[in-house]
Amino acid sequence: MKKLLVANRGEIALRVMRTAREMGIKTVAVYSDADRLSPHVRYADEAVCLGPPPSSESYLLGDKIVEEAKRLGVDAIHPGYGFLSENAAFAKAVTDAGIIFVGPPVHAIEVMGSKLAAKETVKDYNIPMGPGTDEAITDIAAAKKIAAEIGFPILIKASAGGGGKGMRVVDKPEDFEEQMQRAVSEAISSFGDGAVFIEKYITSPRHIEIQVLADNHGNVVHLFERECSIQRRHQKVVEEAPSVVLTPELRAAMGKSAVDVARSCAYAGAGTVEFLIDDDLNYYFLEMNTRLQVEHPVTELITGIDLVRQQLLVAQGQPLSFTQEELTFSGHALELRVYAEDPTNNFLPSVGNLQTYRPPKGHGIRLDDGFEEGMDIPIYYDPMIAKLITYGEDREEAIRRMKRAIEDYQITGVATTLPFGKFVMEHDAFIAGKFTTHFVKKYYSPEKEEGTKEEAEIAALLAHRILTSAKVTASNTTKTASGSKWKRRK
Ligand code: MV4
Repeated sequence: MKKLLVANRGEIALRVMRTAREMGIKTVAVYSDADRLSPHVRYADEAVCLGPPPSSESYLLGDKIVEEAKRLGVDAIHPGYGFLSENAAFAKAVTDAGIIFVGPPVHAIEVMGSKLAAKETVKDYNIPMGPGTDEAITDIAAAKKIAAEIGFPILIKASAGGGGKGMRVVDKPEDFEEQMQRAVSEAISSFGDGAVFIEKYITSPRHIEIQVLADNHGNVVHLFERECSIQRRHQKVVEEAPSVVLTPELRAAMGKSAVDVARSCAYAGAGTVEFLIDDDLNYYFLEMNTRLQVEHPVTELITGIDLVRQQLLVAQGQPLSFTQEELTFSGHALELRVYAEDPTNNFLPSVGNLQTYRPPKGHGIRLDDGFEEGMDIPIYYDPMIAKLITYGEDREEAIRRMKRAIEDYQITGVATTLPFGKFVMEHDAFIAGKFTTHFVKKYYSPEKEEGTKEEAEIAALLAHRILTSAKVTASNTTKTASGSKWKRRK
């Protein structure tokens, strides 16, 4: 591999290119008109403009990316996360062009992109799945009977869904039929695939995922877990490794299940197997993500393994250079996603100009970002500014360091989730490790932030709000947060 095109933008494009450069691989950036001055474009050895800012006219143009890759003599394409990373047709187009796709085989992407196909594929491997159906529901009366057997509440899931899209909780039998009909029509309109299935609803789960790595010679290992329960509306905000609740036995069992899931679909490269854990520490397979994930750095910090380097080695056909027994982890890592979103206003995107941008530094701090002072945060893409990652000998040290790093991080011009991160780090339930996926809903309200705000910040926020209120109102007419006193006074 001599030349790698990174089909992505922002922090992950930079993250991938840095490792490529260390390995002596030349890099090609792609960019939209909105990103022509971005760090990832300057960092690359070569750069190609794909088109106008909207993703559909730039970063999602798979055929154009392949065409440019051929023109520039690229021999591999790394898709990052999001955009085309889990698009089987793109992976196939890349491979058909004689270019290495830095990701799993097309078949693995296809199978894991359908939850029902995934369940079918892992069937022979004894992966814990919890009660439910493993085929698309066609007969409502039959499904209702199964639901009664499982016991309410149950959850209706779209096979083609993901990240929480197309899910419906049903509390009682009377609601079943109506919710089922809604779920099916929602699945058709969102995914063009009306297949749904039901599962027992785990009411207060933790979300734990296992990092796996597989080569093209039959070797599969896991790199332990990441705890990702601190999320809001299916968007993760804080991740950590290891999880405080896993015993060595449970970790080994979940690790083996994750490896089996990877084996079942002949996986190669880096992937993540998602599980839920209930109050009694039973675990259930949810889905497999066939990409490098946003939160991969916490795994890198506790294992010392550069996951992008491993991806690039596997993509070149090399066997893994370590066995499961040789893998260990030490210390504790935390990641806070810093979004240009306003936690005091229902986490609405707060795009604008990074007037001040001074990242924290020092021992045990890793900052993966893609912006610089003075840059605009474009409205076209995910509003994540940076991933603030801290490492400590133990969880307490990682938390202390995160609090210090949040304090040192200076951003003005846009509102960010940094104060929300401080709220999490100082919360007793988080400190005690006693939390579920309901943490944010259960404990967080915008008022929590406002006492901590400097007056100047509030004034700036208000001014911004007034100047942008027309746009904000138009783009968010529903789902307002309860009780922020700074919100949309008319
Ligand atoms: C569940 C569940 C409870 N019970 N399945 C959400 C995303 C998708 N990957 C699966 N999800 C869930 N599946 C059963 N049987 C609760 C969720 C869920 C969730 C899972 C992980 C992280 C955050 C979540 C937030 C709400 C619901």
